[in-house]
Amino acid sequence: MAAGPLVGILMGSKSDWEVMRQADELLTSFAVPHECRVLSAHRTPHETAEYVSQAETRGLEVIIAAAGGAAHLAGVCAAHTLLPVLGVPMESASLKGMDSLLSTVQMPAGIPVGTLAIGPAGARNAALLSVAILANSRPELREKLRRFRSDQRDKILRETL
Ligand code: RP5
Repeated sequence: MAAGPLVGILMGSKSDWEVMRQADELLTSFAVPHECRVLSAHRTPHETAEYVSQAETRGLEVIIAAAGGAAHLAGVCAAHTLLPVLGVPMESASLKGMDSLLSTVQMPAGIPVGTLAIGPAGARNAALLSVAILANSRPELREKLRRFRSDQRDKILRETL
């Protein structure tokens, strides 16, 4: 596996970290090199564009972008790169994340964002989807993914009520 980061986890605010650390932890458990950054589409527009524009040259293969409210981070990221961008809508105080979901998912045709579920499920699934993308050319990762699914199945089948 490459030494440099393969996945960039971006979030619009440090307040997103409690949720997005779940993506970080999952990628760590798969030993996928990644980095986490707070970058905002509206508070740090230039730095966000710069980071994403340089991502491919730096060896990154997937961008995860999490934001809440008028959540245009994933769309802005997608506009600046050909890498796959996975959007994670954060739950918001006023609209429970429906605002974030719609802002992330409703991309006009031509600039795709793969949008996951609101909140922790989306954070974890964005990490798993990143692993699946990377696993297309990395058999050892595919094997780890297979083991993850199999462990998950065994855990559920062991449940007692
Ligand atoms: C978005 O606004 C962030 O992604 C966060 O989910 C939301 C609120 O940010 P803070 O006001 O907590 O920094 O940009």
